[in-house]
Amino acid sequence: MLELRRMEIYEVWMRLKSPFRTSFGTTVERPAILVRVEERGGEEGWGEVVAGEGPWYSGETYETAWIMITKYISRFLEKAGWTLESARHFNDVVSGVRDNRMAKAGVEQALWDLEARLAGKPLWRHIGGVKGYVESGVSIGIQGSVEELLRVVGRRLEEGYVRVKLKIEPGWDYEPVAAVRREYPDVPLQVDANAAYRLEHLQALRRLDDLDLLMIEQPLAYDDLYGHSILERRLSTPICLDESVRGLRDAQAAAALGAATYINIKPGRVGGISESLAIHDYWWGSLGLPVWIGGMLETGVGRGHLVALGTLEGVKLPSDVSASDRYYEEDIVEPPWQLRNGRIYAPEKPGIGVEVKVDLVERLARRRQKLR
Ligand code: OSB
Ligand code: MG
Repeated sequence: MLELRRMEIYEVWMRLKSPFRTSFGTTVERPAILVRVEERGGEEGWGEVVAGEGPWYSGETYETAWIMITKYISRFLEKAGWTLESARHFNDVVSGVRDNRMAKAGVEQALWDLEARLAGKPLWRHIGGVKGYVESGVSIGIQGSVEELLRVVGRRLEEGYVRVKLKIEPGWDYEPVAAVRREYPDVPLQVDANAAYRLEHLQALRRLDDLDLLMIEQPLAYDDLYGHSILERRLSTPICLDESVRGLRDAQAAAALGAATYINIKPGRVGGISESLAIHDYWWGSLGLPVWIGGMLETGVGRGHLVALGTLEGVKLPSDVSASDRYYEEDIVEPPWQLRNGRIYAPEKPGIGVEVKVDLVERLARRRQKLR
């Protein structure tokens, strides 16, 4: 039983060490809403809302998430007497709120962290993880030139990342990706279009088939499972869905249509840890297909949840879970997430296994609100 005596949210902004450019825009500074819960005995839990500054990757933004949490999610928690049978039951409690998965995920993560800490177990063991690490890949944004891209890729490989993902868009695809492939013939390489293409671009996408890519992530629109099912048949490179899978049911529809070989599981996108587990259990458990964990430039808090999910059995491919110093000068957790042997190891400490630097969070907070 989780009896909450306190819940508070903080809006923080984190400046990236270098701007991150995708087909939908450039991120220089990233908002995060941190969720802090405390139960009767004083134990705490932390979660992170990954909604962005604007509705580009998803329809949610940090501002819509703030409203959803303060106005609606908290109302349903209040109605439940701020008591939940378990973290798994959170989705039932807030089932009256449609969509807004990133907002829900931030709160749900805090409850999972809390529940694991109360059990005295690391979160990754609490959710059924089987390996104490996640293989760490790196996602590299669109650069100003091919020369710059080669420099950035070289640096990341030196740092020890085991797989490289390049962001692409029409006009920045074959040439830069082929240059990286030429320079690094054996590096596990994949691309992510963030929904920038349409079926009319079939020829441009087909050229990528020559570059020995592990997969092409989300080439088409977020709501185009049908289009992806056509592409999956026309390309030899496997398709991985990101934006198109907002929950287990989308994964089921994708499988029925043959729209993808892989799914990148992001807890924020799908509404939290429970839904992430359900997708993992379906894609890997029922279909026998590998999954991997996607990232949203999380702070150390959200990253802790990604690391925990990365230890699940079906996570057979390197994940977009990089070290804190790939993103931020100073992370808000202690110790920061670090790369060792191309991996990020999952801590044996309870919960996400790192401590939140509350003083720093309070200093960074542009807004905070107590909900209980
Ligand atoms: O599509 O995977 C994506 C970052 C922000 C929004 C969407 C995406 C990404 C990334 C970065 O690719 C992954 C990371 O956190 O390292
Ligand atoms: Mg993606």
